[in-house]
Amino acid sequence: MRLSQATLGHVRSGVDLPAYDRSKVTTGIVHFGPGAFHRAHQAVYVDDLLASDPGWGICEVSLHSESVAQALTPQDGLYTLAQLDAETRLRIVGSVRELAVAGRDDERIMLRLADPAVRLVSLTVTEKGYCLGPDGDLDFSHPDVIRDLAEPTRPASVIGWIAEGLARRRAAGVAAFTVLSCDNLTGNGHKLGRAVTALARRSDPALADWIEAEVRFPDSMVDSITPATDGALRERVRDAIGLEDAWPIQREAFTQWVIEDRLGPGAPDLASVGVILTDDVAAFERAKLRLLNGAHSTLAYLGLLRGHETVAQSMGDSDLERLLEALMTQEVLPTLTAPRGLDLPAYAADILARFRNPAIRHKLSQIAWDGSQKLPFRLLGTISDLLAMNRPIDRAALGVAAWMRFVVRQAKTGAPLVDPMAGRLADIGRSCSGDAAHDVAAFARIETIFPGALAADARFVAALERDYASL
Ligand code: CS2
Repeated sequence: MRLSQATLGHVRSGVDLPAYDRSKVTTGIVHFGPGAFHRAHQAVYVDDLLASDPGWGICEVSLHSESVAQALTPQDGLYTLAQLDAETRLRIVGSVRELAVAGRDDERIMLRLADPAVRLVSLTVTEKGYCLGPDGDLDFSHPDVIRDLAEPTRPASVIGWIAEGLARRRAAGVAAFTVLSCDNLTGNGHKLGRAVTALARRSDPALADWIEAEVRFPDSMVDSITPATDGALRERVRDAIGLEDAWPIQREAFTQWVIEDRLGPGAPDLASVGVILTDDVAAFERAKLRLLNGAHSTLAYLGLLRGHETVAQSMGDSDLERLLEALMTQEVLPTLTAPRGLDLPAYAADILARFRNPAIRHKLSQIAWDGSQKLPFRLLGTISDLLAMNRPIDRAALGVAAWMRFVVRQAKTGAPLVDPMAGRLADIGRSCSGDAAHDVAAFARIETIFPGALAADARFVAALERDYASL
């Protein structure tokens, strides 16, 4: 039997079920990007919230693939969350009320975006989904943005969808919704707001003024280690719940969501389900991106080069474990200001403990995706700050050199390179000769990754050449 509203009563005992009557739930949120992370994180907070407020059901919108809609629509949006940690906990999540696919369900999506009952639009579209240039502003040469401007009522990018949804609300005299970015980039809400406003201003300056005056784009930091779903998880979940679940999700027990305290009136009461509302999101974002994600990317590229497959396995490699500890404590921590109430050294130690979680098989190859989009936030910011303080950059630079070596290896062996810049990176990788000065220069010339000042800093280049040669 397949998991669905009709078979929910057959779920084995010991599995938590939605603690509310799903027939009473109405749609209050539109979410773009129903990937594993969203369904392990935001959708679970909302599932908790629905027990006290049924007005926050989620309409999931996929921009590029029908796979999630195909998997969950027959399940009435229900799926299993497997929390794999010191103890295992399974729960059936019921907050997804409907699913839509851009290009197939455009009118339904637009109706939802214009629906007064929808007061929150959230996103997990990954860094590349924002169509930003190296300056953090909207890239008007991006093909999706060009399409958004040409056909605003059939948007290609999430930026275009949000702008068009807001245009319809303004035209109908409906109050704006709040837009909540849940992606791993610093100042995510502010950057998103600037991008949406810039797009609107090209075609309708009055709309742009209205967006600037009426629409809230709070920053947020999100955190929970969520490996991609694999066959082993599907089998484990089928045995545990006694039903077929086409797309269960797995994650660690730890979860954290920090949102800038300006969600606006009528927003969901996320604080009631453990979300931290603060005016100090930037400090939380920077700490998490540089400590956790910076360590993750460093571990991914070095671990793959050393033949490891998962994060936990790499943490069993004492060289890598010592390197990460030194990276975090001696190079990242000095660039951070502790957010109120956060003990940074303890936070760093907790991250390393989370990486050691043997119940989670987090593949390094997944973390290695999209390096061109991730390195600037995760390692290059740390390096720039350390250079400004005239402090050593040895470990952070090693992570960047390992990325270069990884790209060269993938390119030369024809192995897959998952990255929006895969074509250009593969060309560079194939042109590399093994001569450190030549190869490093070839990568450092990529201005959308390496800011000019950094690429021209002799200390940075020397560290990269030394590490690239040693690798
Ligand atoms: C990981 C993140 O895949 C990756 O790049 O570093 O998804 C990481 O697991 C999350 O940010 C943890 O909150």
